Amino acid sequence: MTQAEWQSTATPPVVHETPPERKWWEYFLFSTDHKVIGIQYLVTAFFFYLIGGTLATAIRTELATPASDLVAPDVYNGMLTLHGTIMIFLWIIPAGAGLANYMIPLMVGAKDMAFPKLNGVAFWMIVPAGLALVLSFFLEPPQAGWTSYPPLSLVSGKVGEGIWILGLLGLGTSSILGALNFLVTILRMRVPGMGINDMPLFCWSMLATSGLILIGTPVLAGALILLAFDLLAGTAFFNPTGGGDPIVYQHMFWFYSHPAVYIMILPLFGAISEILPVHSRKPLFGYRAIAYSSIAISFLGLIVWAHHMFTSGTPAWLRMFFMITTMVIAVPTGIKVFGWLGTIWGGKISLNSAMLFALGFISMFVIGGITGVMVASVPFDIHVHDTYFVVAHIHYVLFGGSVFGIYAAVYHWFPKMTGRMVNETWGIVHFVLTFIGMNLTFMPMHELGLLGMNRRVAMYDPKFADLNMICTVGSYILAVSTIPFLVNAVWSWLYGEKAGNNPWRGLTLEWMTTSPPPIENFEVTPVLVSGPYDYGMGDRNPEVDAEEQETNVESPPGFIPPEEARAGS
Ligand code: HEM
Ligand SMILES: [Cu+2]
Repeated sequence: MTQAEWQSTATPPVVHETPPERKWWEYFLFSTDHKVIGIQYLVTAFFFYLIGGTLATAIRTELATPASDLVAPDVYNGMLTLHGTIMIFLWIIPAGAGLANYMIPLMVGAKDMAFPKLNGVAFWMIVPAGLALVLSFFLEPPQAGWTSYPPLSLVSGKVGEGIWILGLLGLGTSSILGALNFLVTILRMRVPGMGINDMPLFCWSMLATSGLILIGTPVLAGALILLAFDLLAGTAFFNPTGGGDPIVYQHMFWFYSHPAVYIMILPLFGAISEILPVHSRKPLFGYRAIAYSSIAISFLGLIVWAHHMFTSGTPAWLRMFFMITTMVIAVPTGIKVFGWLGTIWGGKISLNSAMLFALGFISMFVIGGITGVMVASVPFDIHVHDTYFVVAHIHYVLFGGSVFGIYAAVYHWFPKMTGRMVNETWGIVHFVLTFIGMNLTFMPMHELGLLGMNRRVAMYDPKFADLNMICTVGSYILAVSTIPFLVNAVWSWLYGEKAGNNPWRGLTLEWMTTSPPPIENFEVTPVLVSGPYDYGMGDRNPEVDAEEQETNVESPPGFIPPEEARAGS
């Protein structure tokens, strides 16, 4: 927003009454309030994270020693399949949707999502679909991994695989409905005066994410439906014994599942862009570059899927195309990272839990990004394909990127969602354990991969034993690290210090209402008085200004005190 524009606008209405607190059981009911649904998503996702994490710990326990001596092979395969599936489809993606559900209407100044009932339906599809996946494990553990490639997925038992497909179709449908809702809310429900280039960056990132979901997910659904026909009705779309082509499945699967990494990480890129300026008291560096890079990442993300198929007989000339386009994604991603570093550079950084996880996010994600460029290179990928190097890479991206991002966002918005502050000491304990645990678990996997240890195995050459033991110890630290978070979240929600409306002195609209916000979010439609990240720029929320005055940067040149500006207009 230009100076001329904010001069002509009024002070934002700050609402001071606290709304009646929601009862805990209301969160178990069907609701159309985006805030209830947002919490429902987050809590459900975290519940499944604990299941996925338990499976991870069991997998690592099996891998603590070279022999396959803990569980039966089919159980091990089932654990591996469900671990991957749950972490992606029931933890990271729904957690991102939960954050978006809670924050998007608040950030654009709307009363609710565009389609509140559809929103409830989208959430409630997740519960039976998630339980179906868990059920498949107990009936007949699906064997074919989270990618479920044919022909393996067609020969290892119909029941488990069939339920697995059904569960995933439910989750995909939910995701599509949610994306539609975000898109319409962001495009149609912004308060008057909020142009698309005034939106908070979290909204931009959800715009990009929703586009990807709407383009990619139907293709995955198509692949799964055809796979189900092959499995249950004896067709041969992908079944080579009947003349089908399993490679076509890989194309369809990765056309969704590569973009899926951006579906997971873009919302958190957005969240990080919200967190950094607030906790370093500085205007965001490069708003437009960060905003448009999300769109660029989405677009490029849609044309790189066959980098997962370098070893699937893809012709050499085509591999070049996918190698180059993949590497080009490093450019918009790098733009974001530079924008973030430029934002915190010279800022007044408060190292609270949200900020620690945000900084952890950046550093871990950069490592994952670098190994990503490495595996994008065809000769290197052929060498490390299906080794632990790839496992290390996905976990730096998905754990370092997504999980750290989710934690950062939860700590940042916890006061808004619950009306209470988290306990920072426990937040820092949580961060330190997570950071050490993650690097201990996944860093040695790079080396294991380079040495040639295959992924998806229960048994391995004894020469890999030492490094595997380090990974397993790390995974136990990670498992323990969730305890301080869980205890902190529950305890602080119940007994934490009252947060007030705007404990971080943020400038985006979600901070201009009570914590937690009342039923329709704002008692008076909020009015924009500045850009979302104009820290130290003068006229904004008077509450924020008063405190900032003592601590912060002088006014920019040409600054006119707000009272005079208004008097003159
Ligand atoms: C305590 C933390 C974790 C541990 C110890 C762990 C461990 C593992 C192991 C050993 C595998 C098997 C790799 C293979 O041979 O295929 C695996 C696979 C996988 N993990 Fe994790 N994991 C953890 C957390 C996560 C998280 C938080 C995510 C969420 C994004 C995740 C996503 C995946 C995926 C998608 C796969 C499938 C890889 C593949 O087979 O293609 N993991 N994990
Ligand atoms: Cu990919």
